[in-house]
Amino acid sequence: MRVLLVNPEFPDTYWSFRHALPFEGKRCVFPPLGLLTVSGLLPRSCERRLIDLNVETLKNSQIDWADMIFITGMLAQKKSLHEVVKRCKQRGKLIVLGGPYVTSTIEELPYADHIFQGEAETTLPQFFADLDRGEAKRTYKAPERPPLAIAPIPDFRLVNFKRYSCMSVQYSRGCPFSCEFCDIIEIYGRVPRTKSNQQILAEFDELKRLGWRGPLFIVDDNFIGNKKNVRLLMPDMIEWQKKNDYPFSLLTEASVNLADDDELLNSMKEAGFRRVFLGIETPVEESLKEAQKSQNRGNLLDSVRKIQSRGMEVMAGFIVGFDNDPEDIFERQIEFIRESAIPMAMVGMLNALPDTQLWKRLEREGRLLGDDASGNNTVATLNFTPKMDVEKLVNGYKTIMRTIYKPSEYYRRALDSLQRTPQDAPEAHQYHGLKALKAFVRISFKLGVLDAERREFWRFFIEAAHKHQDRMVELLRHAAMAYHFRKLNESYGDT
Ligand code: B12
Ligand code: SF4
Repeated sequence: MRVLLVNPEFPDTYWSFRHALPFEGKRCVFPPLGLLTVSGLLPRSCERRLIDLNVETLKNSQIDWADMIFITGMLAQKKSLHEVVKRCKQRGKLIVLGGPYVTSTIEELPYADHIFQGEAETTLPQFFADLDRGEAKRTYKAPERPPLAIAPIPDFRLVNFKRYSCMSVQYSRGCPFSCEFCDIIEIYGRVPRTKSNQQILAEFDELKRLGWRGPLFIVDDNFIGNKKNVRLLMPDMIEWQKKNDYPFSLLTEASVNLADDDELLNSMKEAGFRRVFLGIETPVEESLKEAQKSQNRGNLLDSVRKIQSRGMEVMAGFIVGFDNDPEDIFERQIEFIRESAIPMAMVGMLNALPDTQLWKRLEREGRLLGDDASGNNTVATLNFTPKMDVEKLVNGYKTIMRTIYKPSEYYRRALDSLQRTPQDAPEAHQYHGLKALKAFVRISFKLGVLDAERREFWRFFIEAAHKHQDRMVELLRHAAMAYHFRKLNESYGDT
């Protein structure tokens, strides 16, 4: 059996980093971990190939090679996913779909022979057993969420490391909180399941064995969701990093209450965590209450500062469009982002994702507009009627985006963030020798010579290089990111 695993193309989004990657000589940020995991679940006898449309094109000869086409995708990838399905179907192939889009959409799904909703650790082996008997079903959905003890090591062998800027692994699924707008808890549950220490470190081993050095994203919905297990993991992770001379610079996602746990913060620092993405959402207490985000309590600016003081750059998500948002929400968000020194702030308009508590409430209140969310929360679209006047909300949102991604604003936050995140040692990265020189030349030529905002670039670069000579890779990354966010914003027609 020959299986072609296809990851459809992403549009240009916040996380695509599409305008920043060419400076690094990379094509995409992460390989598709879902498909690599699926590959780990295929019977040994299967031949397999991975095609990631974000780094390469799909040739007819590759489709013809396969017996079955396995396609993954988020909502944001649906246009490309539909195209791939159509092409492969026309060539007479058996189509198998899975991933977040087919799991959570309310739309009619493209024609596929087999659809997997939710996690595949138990359903995929079942499918192959059914297939052998000639009794494969159209839809598979596990009655229970699988324990992660049965999750395989993702098939990292399929990845061409040269094309990606970061690798990813997953330690846990699910989150114990109950934010109203969140689909994670509906898809992955409110009881965070984790892998064992041995499992996750075996994935570290495999990545290292295959030659990866540099950033490694632990893609958990909330890394500290199961604090008991994380506390047990940290000593082993620290030991592994020390023993292997810190080959990975770690980043993850966590809830803001991480700031309340000194012991955990210290051990994350020791384990080599350099960045953490927080769901801050809003500085407005009433809106946090409405969103049932009780974990974001206390002084959020202090929480951010505390995490930064352990050498972790804070990235964060922000939302406007809550019923309780006051008229001055836009200025308050801008002020908060500025004050907190969060360079990479992802601001979105509230959207109701299918199956969430928010979706159900808006449905009861007759406020849903009948559209699925676009799947990309950083474009100015709404799929429900907000309390605030729509024009005011959209214009206010655009003002935030225009302001926070102005080079002067982004660079100021980056400088403040560098200042607040002291480091004891350089982080593992991909840019040594000639590669570093090439990245520097590309960035300084494009942003320091050709770009209209070159003055801002040099002002940032000179100040940052003067104060943080030993963090050159971070400085260049910030310059590239500032450019990405500005271009992304311009592509939304906001200038
Ligand atoms: C890591 C991550 C990212 C990464 C990497 C994405 C990548 N290339 O893989 C980054 C940071 C780039 C990212 C970006 C975005 N993301 Co994202 N991301 C995640 C996160 C946290 C983990 C994904 C992951 O790797 N999981 C681990 C693997 C093992 O799980 P899995 O993919 O679900 O796969 C399992 C099953 O689904 C199934 N399966 C998956 N595919 C297939 C295929 C077949 C054929 C079969 C049989 C089974 C199967 O089997 C696997 C094993 O059980 C998820 C949340 C989550 N818990 O999944 C959000 C999530 C997938 N992201 C989401 C969103 C919205 C985005 C963005 C649009 C955000 C934005 N505005 O920019 C962007 C779009 C991407 C882009 N490049 O522009 C949403 C998707 C919602 C939806 N219904 O589509 C999620 C669910 C988060 C959320 N709260 O809503 N994301
Ligand atoms: S903390 Fe994050 S993952 Fe957890 S429920 Fe809230 S939004 Fe979802």
